[in-house]
Amino acid sequence: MKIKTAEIVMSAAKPEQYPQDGLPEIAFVGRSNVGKSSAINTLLGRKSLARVSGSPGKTRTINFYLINNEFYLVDLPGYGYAKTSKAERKSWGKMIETYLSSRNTLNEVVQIVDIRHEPSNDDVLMYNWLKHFGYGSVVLATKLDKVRKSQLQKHEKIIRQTLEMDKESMIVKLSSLKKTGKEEVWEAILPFLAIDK
Ligand SMILES: Nc1nc2c(ncn2[C@@H]2O[C@H](COP(=O)(O)OP(=O)(O)O)[C@@H](O)[C@H]2O)c(=O)[nH]1
Ligand SMILES: [Mg+2]
Repeated sequence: MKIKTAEIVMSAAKPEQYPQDGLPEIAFVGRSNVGKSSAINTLLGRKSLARVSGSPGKTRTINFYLINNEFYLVDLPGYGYAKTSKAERKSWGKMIETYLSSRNTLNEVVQIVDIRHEPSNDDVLMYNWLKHFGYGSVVLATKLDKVRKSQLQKHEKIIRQTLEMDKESMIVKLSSLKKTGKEEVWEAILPFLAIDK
């Protein structure tokens, strides 16, 4: 995938702030600290377009990255951060639900999980939500560099089973540290954008 331009055009806290140009988009969601911002940077070949934070639970907005003036990649606020207050959790839920249920140009939502771990209860809840709204055909397992090759199949199986993924849904693997798996991720998500490489 050739990235000619990549820029953040909006950090939206409410629907009125979402871009209104009708371009298609793909969103990424996952537990806070799972490697979501890193994955976006890796896919775009940019060092720090999406902020990689040392302190988790920080992103409180929906961030829209415009790519090649053709489509958006969207960074959704992470969940599952232990120190998040009840009120914050509630506003997070409302924000995500509003976005998932009302965004006409949203073509796919990719769930990001850590390849090392069994998906958490929050991951399962999130993934069920995605399925309910007709998304979740692609799950991205990141931190690939942390698992030995001989163990990969086992880890993938646990992810597939815990999330109760459909047969047609796929797991793609990425290492943002080593930059491996990037093209496979693009291959998996580009069909949802209906544009050519
Ligand atoms: N080893 C390794 N570390 C990663 C990878 N992706 C992210 N990280 C690290 O995980 C931490 C959280 O990453 P970040 O992208 O900010 O997560 P986010 O909260 O989901 O956006 C950072 O310390 C990253 O450097 C990866 O593929 N491999
Ligand atoms: Mg982030």
